[in-house]
Amino acid sequence: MASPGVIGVFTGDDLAADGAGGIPCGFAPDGGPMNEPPHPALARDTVRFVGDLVAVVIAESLHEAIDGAENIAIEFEELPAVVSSLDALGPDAPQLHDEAPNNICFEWELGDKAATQEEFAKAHHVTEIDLINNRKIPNAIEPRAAVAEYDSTDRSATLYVTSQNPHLVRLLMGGVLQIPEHKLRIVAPDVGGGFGSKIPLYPEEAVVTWAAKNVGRPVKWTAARTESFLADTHGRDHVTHAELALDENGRFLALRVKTTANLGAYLSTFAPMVPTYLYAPLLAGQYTTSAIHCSVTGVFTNTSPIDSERGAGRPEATFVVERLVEKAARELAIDPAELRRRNFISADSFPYETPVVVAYDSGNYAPILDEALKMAAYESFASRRKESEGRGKLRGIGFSNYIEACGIAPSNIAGAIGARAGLYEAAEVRFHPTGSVTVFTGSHAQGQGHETTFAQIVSDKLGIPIENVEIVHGDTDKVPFGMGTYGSRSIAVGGSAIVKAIDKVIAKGKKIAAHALESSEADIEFEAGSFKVAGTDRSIGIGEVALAAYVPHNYPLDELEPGLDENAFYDPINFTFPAGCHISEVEVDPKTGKVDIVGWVAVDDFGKVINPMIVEGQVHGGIAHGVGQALLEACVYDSDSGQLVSGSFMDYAIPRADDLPSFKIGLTETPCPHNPLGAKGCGEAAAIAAPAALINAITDAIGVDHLDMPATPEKVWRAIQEAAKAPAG
Ligand code: MCN
Repeated sequence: MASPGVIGVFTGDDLAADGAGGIPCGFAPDGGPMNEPPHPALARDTVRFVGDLVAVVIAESLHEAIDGAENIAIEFEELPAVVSSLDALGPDAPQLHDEAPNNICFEWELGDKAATQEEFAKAHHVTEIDLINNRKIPNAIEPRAAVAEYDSTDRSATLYVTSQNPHLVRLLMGGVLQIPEHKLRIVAPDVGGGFGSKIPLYPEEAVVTWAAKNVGRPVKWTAARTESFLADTHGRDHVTHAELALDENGRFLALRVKTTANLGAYLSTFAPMVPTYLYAPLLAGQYTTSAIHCSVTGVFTNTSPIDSERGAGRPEATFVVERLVEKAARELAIDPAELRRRNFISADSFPYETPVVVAYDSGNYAPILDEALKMAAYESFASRRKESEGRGKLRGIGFSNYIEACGIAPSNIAGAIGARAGLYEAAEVRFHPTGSVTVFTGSHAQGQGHETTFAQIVSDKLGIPIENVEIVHGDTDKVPFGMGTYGSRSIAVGGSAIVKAIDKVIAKGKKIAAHALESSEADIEFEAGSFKVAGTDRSIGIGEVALAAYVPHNYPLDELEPGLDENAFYDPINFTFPAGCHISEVEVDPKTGKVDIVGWVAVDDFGKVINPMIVEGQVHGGIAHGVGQALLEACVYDSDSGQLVSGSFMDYAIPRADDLPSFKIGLTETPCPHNPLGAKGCGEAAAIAAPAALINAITDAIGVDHLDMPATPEKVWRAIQEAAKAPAG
């Protein structure tokens, strides 16, 4: 039936006939083997999750497009669905892809299995835990959007898109649509928050760009919130069994972890990295556990693809380690703070090689714990608990001593573990003739405040007013090839690239200043915006040097090019390893199971901090994120039909201000030894720490060992009833 305003209707066959490829995956653990089924941008014969795209309608207006879509008649033959990773591994499970027998994408392991077994054989005590790391829907404040236009005169395309890494989109989409990179411009200005959900290349982005070329008109698509729920990548979704072996003094001997990771229906861009190399290498935590073995099975299910969500793999690892440690402390009747302290990596052991491939750069964990205990008034907790009891409430306290690998990362290591991209960062520092500076950065801000912190770095290093500095990001036609923002990499990698470019500006400035001051370059010092001849009062300001560079009348043109505009690519030699201690204190109403968070302390070591207020804001946001996972966010698929049951804010709760207490934030500092800023990332830390602290606090309050997230009042109430029925002892 003709539909008014409709310009074109396309299916997966149209894209395929035009030579468009599938959506690629950017990571295979250890380079493979990995079962990697095709991911067509528009489904062809089979729809594999509710949210899979089946056809695209292009119309003059949104409403005409919606009407047009409603006129499409599709005959679906209903297939059985499987939504849980464990069910998908069952013998009779529906099979999603011919290329992935038994729905398995990969089976992967890390660590020394034999050494771990040997340590377990020596154990005085073994603590075991079964846990689920619940699936999360990221819910950035603004949904995804894409606007594309195609210029047939020079065969170039421009895509305005909500991406955290525009160059990666260009690289991947150029391949999908066979548009050469120099003919593709990706613009991703302010994207309305990301939390990881705007890292991947999404089918809609490729389809919109393809459609713009095919209808010869600019094409715009904006997700409704319902589409975000259904088709944004989700996070977490692990099922884990873990065991910790301890000796008679409560020292950790070994850790054994078996995880089944749900990957959803298709492989999203970095999906296989999240439950492998962003997860298992963090299982050593802050402790000297001498042997660790982790095995992970990545599984396809009829659900939205999984990818990075704030923390990505590291919250899952922290939850395993910190829940186990807490449980071990209770079983051995050792104070949980004391058990942690007993097993800390000592301050003089850095760089510290863990048994799970990473080398922690720097750290000092005991002072973090001391400070957190002080701020949480731990010594008087017993009296607060008593006071709560007097009011009929149950009070509990929980710890989470997390470690994080961020500042992602050295390209050679990323390549060795299976990344199909480099992981450096790029910057250009353009000093203008009249003294202002534009910095083009490959990092991408979604609310992290780079415009402020990066400008602070430039102002500080070049000695110019901060208002003279402009930070530009998110446009592949403007900024050098960068890798974008995720894995709390922007300060450590992007910031360091800026410092490297600034160093080049200063080095060139010294040559110009030496000429102007008739001195040798070796005698020129740069400080607070001035080039000086050492030991004299002769100097020239950086503004004059810049002017000379662009108006080179008195200038060493025979040995120096005009201009003061420098580029740098920075590839770090290691990740950075922030660490911290979160202590959560809760009060539970045993009659309703409602949890009130009455106290929250976070003490973190982010190395050198550039902007304490921004860092504190990141910690606040991260705690809210973790509290959401632990207390509220339940992503539920119907196990028969594969429908997303929690597909709106009516059914999926995220934290609001009145769910959160006032936070107490502290900082300690062990500078990162390998980047020029000494800074470690902070953007995900609190989301990594928070769930374990909160569940440890609630289980402490109600006297149970097991409690699944999200700890809704109903679950907490039921756990209290079960605990009351259990025999004493
Ligand atoms: N910073 C600092 N000193 C340090 C460390 C960081 O002043 N020692 C500053 C940085 O300069 C930057 C901010 O703190 O302004 C965060 O820096 P960093 O830890 O490098 O993290 P990124 O900028 O790379 O941000 C990524 C991280 C991730 S992975 C997610 S997910 C996330 C997050 O940040 N998504 C966010 N925070 C978010 N905040 C908002 N508002 N919106 C999102 O989508």
